[in-house]
Amino acid sequence: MIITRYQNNPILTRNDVPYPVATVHNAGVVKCDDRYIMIFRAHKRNGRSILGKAVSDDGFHFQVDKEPFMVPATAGLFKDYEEYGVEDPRIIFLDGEYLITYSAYSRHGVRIGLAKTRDFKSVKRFSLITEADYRNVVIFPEKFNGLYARLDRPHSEISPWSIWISWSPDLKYWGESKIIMKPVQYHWDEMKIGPGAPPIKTTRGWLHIYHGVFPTMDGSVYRLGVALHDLGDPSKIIAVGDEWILQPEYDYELTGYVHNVVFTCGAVPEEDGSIKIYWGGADSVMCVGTAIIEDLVDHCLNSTRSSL
Ligand code: BMA
Repeated sequence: MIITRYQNNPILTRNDVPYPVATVHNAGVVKCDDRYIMIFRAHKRNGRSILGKAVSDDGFHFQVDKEPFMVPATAGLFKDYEEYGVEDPRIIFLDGEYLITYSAYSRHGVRIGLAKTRDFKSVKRFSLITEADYRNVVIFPEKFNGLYARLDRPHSEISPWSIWISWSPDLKYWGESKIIMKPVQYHWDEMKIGPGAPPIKTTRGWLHIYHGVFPTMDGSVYRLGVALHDLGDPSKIIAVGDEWILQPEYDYELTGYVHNVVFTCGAVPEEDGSIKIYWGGADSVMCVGTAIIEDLVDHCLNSTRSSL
């Protein structure tokens, strides 16, 4: 297997959370001052989600803060668009601050919020950066010719949900959008694909771990795959691995709040060339596994398929 599951998965469950939640999953994770910061999604018992925070020294053992990190806004513009909850955070470090993109749910649909923090002690909402209906937005942790770049996943009624790219001069106004990667029919990701962990810079390109969904008679199966984007122009996809790199296999991925799901929002590259990949199992618990970054790049290049 290209990903080695941590032997003591799951690493975080609702039993580790000191306030009432029904699930712990789909967390963004980054390193901050040599500690791992995890911002996870948790369903409350009414089915709406909030974001919690957990901290670790080794990336495997996490301690959850006493209070939630972000709950739906109670005032201003954000209040109207977060009424049904905040979900699936992705975190990057850029220009001296951490940027968190998250799904904001409301009666008007789902859109993406962008919040900023320097220390994970306080967090400030910056802007709602899409209209409805978008999920799974990841921002690249570097600028390209002065522009920020992000991978988007807009919803469509006439095309399987796909990965797009958009650009911004200021993180607020986004445009020049273009589709760059589509599901492949009768493939493990044929139903829809979406950005997963924020892209990781390697010598051979930006490595993007994404999710792909396959429909079955027993519901959808969520798996993870990898794609490689050009270092100077991430709208160019160099290669997409033809086969998935992780699928639901263990009981904590096969059964839970939603069965047959592995879903990633974060991965942490290490100095020794390994990577810790974090994923939600069955929308219920948090798991981690390790891989060698170069193996994932080889996986993209050795059996590639078309991206569009
Ligand atoms: C997607 C999102 C994810 C979730 C996945 C599996 O549509 O809602 O947050 O992990 O479904 O239920």
